Amino acid sequence: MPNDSLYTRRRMLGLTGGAAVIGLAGCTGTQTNDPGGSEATSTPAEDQHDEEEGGHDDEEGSHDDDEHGHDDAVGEPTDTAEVAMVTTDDGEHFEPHVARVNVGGTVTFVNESGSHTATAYHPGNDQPQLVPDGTTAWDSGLLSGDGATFEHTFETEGVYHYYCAPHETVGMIGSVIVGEPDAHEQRALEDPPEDKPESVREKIGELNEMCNEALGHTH
Ligand SMILES: [Cu+2]
Repeated sequence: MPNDSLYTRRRMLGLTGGAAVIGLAGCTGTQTNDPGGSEATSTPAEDQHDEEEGGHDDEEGSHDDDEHGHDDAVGEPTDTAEVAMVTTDDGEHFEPHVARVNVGGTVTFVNESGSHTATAYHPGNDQPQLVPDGTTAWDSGLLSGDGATFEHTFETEGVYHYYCAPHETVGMIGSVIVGEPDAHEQRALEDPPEDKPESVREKIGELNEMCNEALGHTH
């Protein structure tokens, strides 16, 4: 509740301030003499900026919808994230495809249906390296049954691709973005490994697009 009322108050200040600026466009001297003026004068600029950003985001959002037909937007990093491992009539997948945590954040993989693993693309798992340099291999082993979980804490910033051992070739592959890494410096975001089947390469390509977009790296 305190946040809500603060937000409302700031919005109201913004609106009042904005109106004041328009009204006082020709006599700004009044504002600098007003003891409460500094707060009011700074707010309209912020609001205007926010509105511009909002409009820009909306355009990007609708572009995204056209391309994919559903909302793939990746959120901001948080301290913990949950990824469901799911078998449906349509096949197997991780949900969400791209999870995001802060550096030091923990991702919990929750088996919802079927039997799955969450296994890092790491040489330690006999895989090409699609994780940051210097990280350790992680592998949940086979999780069966409803509610089985595996968690991993990510101490190194970067993009991590991982797969489900039984379902890799049908595209059960996901990504974790840790922190705010530079998209140009990620092993994971280079061209998908050439020795992988086309279905795997294609899925990794899709994940790379989603990760690049989440990191603001679009051409
Ligand atoms: Cu699976």
